[in-house]
Amino acid sequence: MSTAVYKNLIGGQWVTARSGKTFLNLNPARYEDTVGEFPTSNAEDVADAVAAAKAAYATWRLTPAPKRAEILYRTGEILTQRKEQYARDMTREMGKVLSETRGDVQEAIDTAYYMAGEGRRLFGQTTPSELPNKFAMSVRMPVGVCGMIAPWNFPMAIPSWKLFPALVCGNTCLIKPAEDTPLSTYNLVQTLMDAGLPPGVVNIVAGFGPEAGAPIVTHPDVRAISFTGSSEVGRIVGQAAAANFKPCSLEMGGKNAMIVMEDANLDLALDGAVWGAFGTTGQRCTATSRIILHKKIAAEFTERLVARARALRVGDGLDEQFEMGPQINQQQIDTSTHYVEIATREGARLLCGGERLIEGAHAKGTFFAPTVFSGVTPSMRIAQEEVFGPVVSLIECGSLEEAIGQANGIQYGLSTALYSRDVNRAFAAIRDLEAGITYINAPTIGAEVHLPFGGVKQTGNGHREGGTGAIDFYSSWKSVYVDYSDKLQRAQID
Ligand code: UN1
Repeated sequence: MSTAVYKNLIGGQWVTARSGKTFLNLNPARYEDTVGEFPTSNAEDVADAVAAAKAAYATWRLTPAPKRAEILYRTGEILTQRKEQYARDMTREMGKVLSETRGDVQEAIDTAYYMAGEGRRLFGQTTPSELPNKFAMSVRMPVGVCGMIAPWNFPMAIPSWKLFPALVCGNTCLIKPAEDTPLSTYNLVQTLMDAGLPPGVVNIVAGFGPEAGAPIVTHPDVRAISFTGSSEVGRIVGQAAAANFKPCSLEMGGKNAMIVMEDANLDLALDGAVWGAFGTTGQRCTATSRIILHKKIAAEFTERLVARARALRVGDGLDEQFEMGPQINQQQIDTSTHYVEIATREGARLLCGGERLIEGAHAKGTFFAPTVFSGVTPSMRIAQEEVFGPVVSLIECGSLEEAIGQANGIQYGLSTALYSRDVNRAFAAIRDLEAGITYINAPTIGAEVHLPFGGVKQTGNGHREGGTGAIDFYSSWKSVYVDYSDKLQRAQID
């Protein structure tokens, strides 16, 4: 089968990268399967895309928001029809199992409908003026050309979180998909175009961070930046954006803790732990990577979790008998392997997994065994640093207060979970856990699109995706005063 060739999308035209260079998108479950060939873009391609987005902005910003929203609504309708095909494409390029990639496409559909509804809201405020015969209100204005840099773990959902609110607010966009999973962004943007999005309103430049991402951040005509990825890269993006005073939304790492108290429904907590730790092969920024167990239930929970982890069927996500797919690439395998070594050296006990799977069909891809460490203490690196793989650390606690202290004792603050049947404990945890998201009796993954998504500390820089947080980021306030007194009125003076 010949390899499908994809180009950049600039001003509604499919064009090769100016350098003529390309890269291959490989299936992480089977290297020999090439998903497609994509352009390796650089600053010149970015400049072309920005110019196209700037030209399109002149008319898109004047298109009434309810009309912009209708395109998003149609996008949701078409995505629903194409859900199965797009889920298959996504599993092929990203690896996670089909039930999860269907969920990823569904998340884009949910975002489309939610943001379509925003087209008839985009509420501002009216408020009394302090002066007579004067009217005061605030309205949301678009920001301009928005640059987006997307991660590989939610290849359609996260681009939709960025593009759809930006579009409904009247912005035009250029997006750089992750180099490991560009096809899903193409599928998303193709759907937008099929739904009637005018040329140039969304542009795609594929490629790598240093050559294609960096010029997006520094281009003077890009007025806002949205980045999802590691805290390490986010720091570079944030600093570059700050140098030009650009609004910049950073959504970065996590080291998410699930606390299981002695009064929890243990069956439920186990289901949550398996899903939170090993869903998406642990490659979610919301993944459950620490489980803080009350010492009274720690032994039983540990034994049962290890049995469940060992029993997980790991394989090609396109085959529905499997429950966990591969890691995205060799680099992520190396990171997981490295952290297994670190944890073992630190004195944590490896209870299962801990290595790459290389027998039989596993040899063809980048598979890593579900891994559980016990005897982890809160200061160990395995309890502090993000692995982004199927590796979970078990920590013991003697009380809720101690557990909350352990949960908070990290540099990140994305997601947290408490399993307990005590409502008082639940509300104390909601109040005291330092995180952007807290679940009660549910794992740390599974955010819904109409609530704010993001975190505190080194997880983010104060912005939120999803919900009205996204609308806040992609619009800027204009305060409007209309004086109908026919005379000069001086605020604060008359
Ligand atoms: C991510 O982990 O990068 O809440 C995004 C969740 C998903 C989104 C995760 N809806 O787990």
